[in-house]
Amino acid sequence: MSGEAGGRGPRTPADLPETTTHCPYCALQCSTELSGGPGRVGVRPSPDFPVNRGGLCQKGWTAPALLGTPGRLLTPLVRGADGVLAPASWDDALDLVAGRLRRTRERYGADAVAVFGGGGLTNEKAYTLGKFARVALGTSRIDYNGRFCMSSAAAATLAAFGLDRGLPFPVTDLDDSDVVLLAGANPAETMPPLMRHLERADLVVVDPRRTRTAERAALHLQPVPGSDLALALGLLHLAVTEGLVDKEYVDARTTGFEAAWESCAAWWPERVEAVTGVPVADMRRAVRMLAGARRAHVLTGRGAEQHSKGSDTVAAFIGLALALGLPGRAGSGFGTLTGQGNGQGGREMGQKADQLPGYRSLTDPADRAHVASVWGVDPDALPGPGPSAYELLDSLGTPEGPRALLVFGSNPAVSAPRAAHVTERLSALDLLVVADFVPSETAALADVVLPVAQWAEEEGTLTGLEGRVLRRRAHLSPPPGVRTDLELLHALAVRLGQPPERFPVRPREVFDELRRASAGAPADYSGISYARLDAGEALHWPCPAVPGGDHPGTPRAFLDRFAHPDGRARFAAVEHRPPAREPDAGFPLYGTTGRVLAQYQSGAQTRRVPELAEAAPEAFVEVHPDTARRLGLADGALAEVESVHGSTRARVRVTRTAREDTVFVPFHYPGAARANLFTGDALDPRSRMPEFKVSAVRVTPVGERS
Ligand SMILES: Nc1nc2c(c(=O)[nH]1)N[C@H]1C(S)=C(S)[C@@H](COP(=O)(O)OP(=O)(O)OC[C@H]3O[C@@H](n4cnc5c(=O)[nH]c(N)nc54)[C@H](O)[C@@H]3O)O[C@H]1N2
Ligand SMILES: Nc1nc2c(c(=O)[nH]1)N[C@H]1C(S)=C(S)[C@@H](COP(=O)(O)OP(=O)(O)OC[C@H]3O[C@@H](n4cnc5c(=O)[nH]c(N)nc54)[C@H](O)[C@@H]3O)O[C@H]1N2
Ligand code: SF4
Ligand SMILES: [Mo]
Repeated sequence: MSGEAGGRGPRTPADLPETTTHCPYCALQCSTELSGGPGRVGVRPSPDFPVNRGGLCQKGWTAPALLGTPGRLLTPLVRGADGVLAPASWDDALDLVAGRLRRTRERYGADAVAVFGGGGLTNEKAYTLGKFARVALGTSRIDYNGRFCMSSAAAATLAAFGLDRGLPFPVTDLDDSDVVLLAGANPAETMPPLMRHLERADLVVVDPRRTRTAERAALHLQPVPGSDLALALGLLHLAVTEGLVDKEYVDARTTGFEAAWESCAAWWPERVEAVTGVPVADMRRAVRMLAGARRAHVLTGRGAEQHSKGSDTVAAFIGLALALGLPGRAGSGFGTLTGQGNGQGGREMGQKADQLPGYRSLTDPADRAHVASVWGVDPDALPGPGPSAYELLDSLGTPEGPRALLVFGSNPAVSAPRAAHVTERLSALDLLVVADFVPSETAALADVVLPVAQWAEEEGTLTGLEGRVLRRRAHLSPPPGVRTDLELLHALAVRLGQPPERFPVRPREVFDELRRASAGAPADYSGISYARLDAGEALHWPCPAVPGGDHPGTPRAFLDRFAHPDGRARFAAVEHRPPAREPDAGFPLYGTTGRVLAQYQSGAQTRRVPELAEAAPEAFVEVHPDTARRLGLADGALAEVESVHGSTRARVRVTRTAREDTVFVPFHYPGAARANLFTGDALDPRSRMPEFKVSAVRVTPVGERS
């Protein structure tokens, strides 16, 4: 235990008892115990936290290395007339930023200033960032990297269930599941401790690659990238024609089954096999396994979601789960695996282009009035919804687009689709400000870089993948010269003319405010407090404040009813369609992207951890042996992976895990090795999710030129 960040002054190792907190990286939010003083922080998994149950992955074990990483940002940097980033005082840096933001707004209007947030930010920071954008800047131009992550899942689950909670049940429910279908998820690499909850179940894994997760599967369906929607419709078709639909459940708890059946009636198994490459017998087996299980789950990951039809694909898998009577039934369910540390809370707190805290809507007058009253501003002064993440990045520095951008918690120069174009747009800005603790590739483009505190140096809350609100606790004070994101936003807001009390710097105060802002909303946190969390209570939202007692939270969201007014879940009628671009003679292969265990996201953090850099040092492209032979690609040689959008350089990894028609490149690497140099700008019409998971590419050898 320890005091709140902001209480400064160095502490000696002897003063430091262990601090219970959570891993800085993914949404599993494994609980950890930190020990030792600056420069020698130790980590061990908390033994009794139900989600990780004493497990950590390699990233979690090595996370302390990030605290004292040699490149750590310890002073503000301002780009001088000579074009070089040079150290500056906080006052000079903040005065400069505030002055230029004010002038930009005066000259070009409030929407000329934009904000880009992140799903790794604590609830308190995501909330404050959204408020800062709408109130201190008055801009509608705010979105965040969660658009690239959970937006398709969110759009589909909101439509189907009336509420978007990634897992509407605790992770431990999976322990007793008999069959779990994982569509486009590779948790053996992306959330290793989650596999402890999947030991009993027979796994059906849907992935074009034979991943480490697929190796553990009872059944591996290996579709062509971008064909999951056809596959899901085919599975639903089979459930109906084989008489496996849970009619009683469908009648009692859902609407829209007839329309959904119409949309999949023409997807008879042989047609689905022709489109997806999945044998009919395997599809039939998958459906029978799910239908025959006493308890079963259907879960989707980014492999099924990061497509220009991602939200319809999730809707189709939900349709399958509904037909089999899984969602909202004790011990069974449908869920989506949230990705970033606060990927769940970060999508509820109002940093999304169309959203206010608590999952309130920026277009609903009652929602606007409620939040405006908590913020002490006129509802009419709140801007409307803005463009989505990619559209925002695409518009930067154009005549109609923003001229200044503040980035908190993302590295879009590496992680955004069409990264070369996005880098160009970032460079076209009059002012780019990046708050980070490492010099990311995006920070390297900035005019002003502001050094902030990290996970183990700050207090706050994050909401894990099962909707449980968790406490992040400070073990150390931030190094001298470094501020917290909340302190930074406070200082900027004041310089922009805001009353100081409107932007508190103490996380607990921010949390108490966001409780009020979310009260009565779908993601209701009003019954949750630091005191309850610190007492060890497991609280899943919604957790409303109730008179005369403590609400126990909602571990299982849909047991009695779904969140639509009529209490029923909605089937959707969706159409399969090809990806934005299919392979052709010039670009004959499917290029897909994703993750490896030892790197995290754009790699800004994990590439700086020596053990992780050593484990996964550079970009590679997985190629099937037959394809490699045909293309003259030698294992270990450098290759160019090229699409109409651009090309990436990666080392060839010849492996039978790949389909013959598909290559895979991880997106964790910078410069010429960015996978996003070949991804395109097709977006899902509903969620605005980019098509990260399928491009048409060709792969050619390059000489080992230095
Ligand atoms: N080690 C590590 N762990 C992480 C992260 C990380 O960067 N590194 N990031 C975290 C975050 S933010 C996220 S969002 C999660 C993501 O977690 P996952 O969704 O598990 O990760 P990905 O590797 O992006 O994609 C999963 C799988 O989708 C497959 N795939 C590709 N195309 C298709 C397709 O068309 N259909 C289907 N069905 N599958 C396809 C890929 O082969 C890959 O194995 O991981 C979290 N955990
Ligand atoms: N090709 C391809 N591209 C993808 C994906 C894919 O599968 N394929 N996946 C997409 C997905 S799912 C995601 S989530 C995105 C993620 O991609 P990014 O948004 O780039 O995520 P990170 O690399 O985690 O970048 C976070 C940055 O913020 C910093 N940071 C971390 N915590 C804080 C904080 O509390 N405050 C501040 N100020 N800074 C902080 C980190 O040091 C880092 O530089 O990438 C997307 N891009
Ligand atoms: S699984 Fe995720 S939360 Fe757990 S240790 Fe690994 S990166 Fe951290
Ligand atoms: Mo993500």
